[in-house]
Amino acid sequence: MNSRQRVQLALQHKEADRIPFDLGGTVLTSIHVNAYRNLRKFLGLPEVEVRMMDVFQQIVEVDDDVRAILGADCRNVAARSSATHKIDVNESVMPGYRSFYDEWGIGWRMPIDGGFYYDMYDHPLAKSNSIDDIKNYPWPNPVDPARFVGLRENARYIAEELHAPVIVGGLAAGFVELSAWTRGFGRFYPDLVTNVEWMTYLMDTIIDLKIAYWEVALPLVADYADVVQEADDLAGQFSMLIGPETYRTMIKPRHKKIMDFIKARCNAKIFYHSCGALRPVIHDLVEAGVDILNPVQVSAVGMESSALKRDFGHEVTFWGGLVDTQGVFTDGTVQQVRDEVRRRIDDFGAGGGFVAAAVHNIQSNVPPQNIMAMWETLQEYGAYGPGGVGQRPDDYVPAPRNDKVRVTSADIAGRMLTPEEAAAAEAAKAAAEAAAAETPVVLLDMRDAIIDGDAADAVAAAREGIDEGIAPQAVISDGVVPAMAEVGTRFETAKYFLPEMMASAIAARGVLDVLRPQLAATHAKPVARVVLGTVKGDLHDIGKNLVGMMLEGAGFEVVDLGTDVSAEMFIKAIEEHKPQLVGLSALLTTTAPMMRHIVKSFCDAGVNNKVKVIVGGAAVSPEYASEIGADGYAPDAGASVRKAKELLALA
Ligand code: B1M
Repeated sequence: MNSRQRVQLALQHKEADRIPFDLGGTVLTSIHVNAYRNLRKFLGLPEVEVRMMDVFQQIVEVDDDVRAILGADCRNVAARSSATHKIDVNESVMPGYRSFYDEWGIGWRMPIDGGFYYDMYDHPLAKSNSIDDIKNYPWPNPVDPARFVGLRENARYIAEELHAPVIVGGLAAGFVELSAWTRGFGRFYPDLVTNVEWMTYLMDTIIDLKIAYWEVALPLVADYADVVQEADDLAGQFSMLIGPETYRTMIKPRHKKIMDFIKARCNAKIFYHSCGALRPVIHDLVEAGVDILNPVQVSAVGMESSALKRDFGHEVTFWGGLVDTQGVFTDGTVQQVRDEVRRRIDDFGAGGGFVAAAVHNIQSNVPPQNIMAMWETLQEYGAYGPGGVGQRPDDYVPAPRNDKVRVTSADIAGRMLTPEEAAAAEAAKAAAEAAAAETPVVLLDMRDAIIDGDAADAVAAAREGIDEGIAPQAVISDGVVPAMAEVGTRFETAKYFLPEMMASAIAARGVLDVLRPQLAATHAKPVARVVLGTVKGDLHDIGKNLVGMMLEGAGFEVVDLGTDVSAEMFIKAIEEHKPQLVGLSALLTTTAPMMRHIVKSFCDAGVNNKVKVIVGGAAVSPEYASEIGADGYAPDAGASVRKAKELLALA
């Protein structure tokens, strides 16, 4: 059986000779250049000039010698760059960084010293407020003939000579991601609920470009294409980024439009990539036209492998999910990797509908021993037939289960409060309701406006309150703080998602901006000062920003150092701003160790006794926090306020 037949059977939910394996078949199932070099060395292969498959993520084209050893089944054909835009990597524009602009006008940069990825730093539509800006924007030409040179021949070669499945890449990322990237994350999410006309115009403009691309690309490859790729990020570690209802009203019909267009022109299956806790919308994605889910982030809430297979295995193929890049793959032992891989094979494999690949690209710090343990276990346990997947003998001992996530109905709806947190939230709500009788109506209106994410009304009410003679401190303590506490609870219980939460936080910030001069005039002090930042090497800042906004909403003064913050920068900020608390955020397993370094640097510099340190982010756990000597850990923005108060002994 050849690779193409093997994958085609898997996609038809039938068992082939063995589970197909993907390494390098897509820009989401490849390997970081550092890990790749280490793997080649480990396998005793000669050094080669590594070819980049995706320069942004620094992932490679897997060479034929590695493919042959690992029996990698999948191959990618993708459009070339347009002839009118060449990536011009520059080392002089921004000191310390290599940087360039892509054809969408998005600025990217990577630290020259020790950078792992190119990160976005400039979003071209960040400041736009008018639809004309979108209309007049110099969008890339999706049908530039240069893109399609060799596309058909590559597809034919892969199908007919390599006998591998043909996976066709799109023009660029999905329309949700491209909208976020051109707008900037900080504006994209709230725009989904507060600037709907502008945002839908942007999304529809990008969809038109994508469809124009597919209109030319698909006739060229339709008779060879087995899989067509689309990708967005809809979910985070604990819950959806965009709530299921917002997904259904704003995104799903647009997904369906693109996928219907593709399906009308070829028989390929649609591969859809979205990270995170996607369970609440998996069925919607299928209705929109998705056939294959990737990367199947098994450590996210609700994404436990056996439950996913049970609930969605009949309607979707899982492409990924073989080993957790956030956990054992990076820092586990070979035996732990083997156990995890065997477990995922047994969970996902039976009856086909599974293409084995790591969860997302193999990151730079995954040791070659673990990559080979993954592969060897797949060889050993990934065959179908008697004794194989789904037909294990009676004396088969399954691998031990050590899943990190709980899968309960509450998890599926979103993150669950612990009983203590729920009791505290209830008590706070009851106290707020009791106090409401005493609270001026204008502050109650302001609270509602903040909760609804209506910045204009919130600011107007705050101004009215000040004009009525309400003290600015009372506007904060009786208006902003209870409003943001309610927003935090709604976020923690998955009633609010990023768009609503960020809209509320922006409204609260608007009120605080109005109050700032008044507070200065009355010499009112914040409850405490916090220096906050995402650690060096990491650019994820959505969660960190929410933490900052919630702390501000609770009366803290926040000095936000941004992303990519080194130990030296934190120490300098401690000396300059004299905070009581320092907050570190990290989302990547490659940057979590930076937290340890930073905490140690605080000790070396003698500032550790001056501040409490709180850490958080998807790459961090409470155990890790105490292991590195941090004073506290918080799983989300609401909890970070509670933890900050606890650490500083504030009421
Ligand atoms: Co990235 N990414 N990403 N990404 N991304 C993750 C983290 C990943 C888990 C996805 C996956 O594998 N499926 C993965 C890491 C895997 C690993 O570590 N082994 C990953 C990767 C690999 C990468 C790239 C390497 C490339 C890539 O994804 N293809 C690249 C690296 C860039 C870099 O950092 N140098 C990259 C890039 C990006 C985007 C730019 C596209 C974008 C970030 C945009 C931005 O932040 N400006 C992005 C996104 C959006 C994600 C996911 C999908 C969502 C993260 C998010 O915003 N969540 C994420 C998947 C996931 O998390 N499972 C993923 C929503 C946010 C509200 O939650 O940030 O967790 P979170 O914050 C929460 C809590 O964690 C907590 O409170 C917040 C609010 O409730 N919290 C704190 C956070 N900080 C805290 C600090 C505290 C206390 C609590 O005290 C101080």
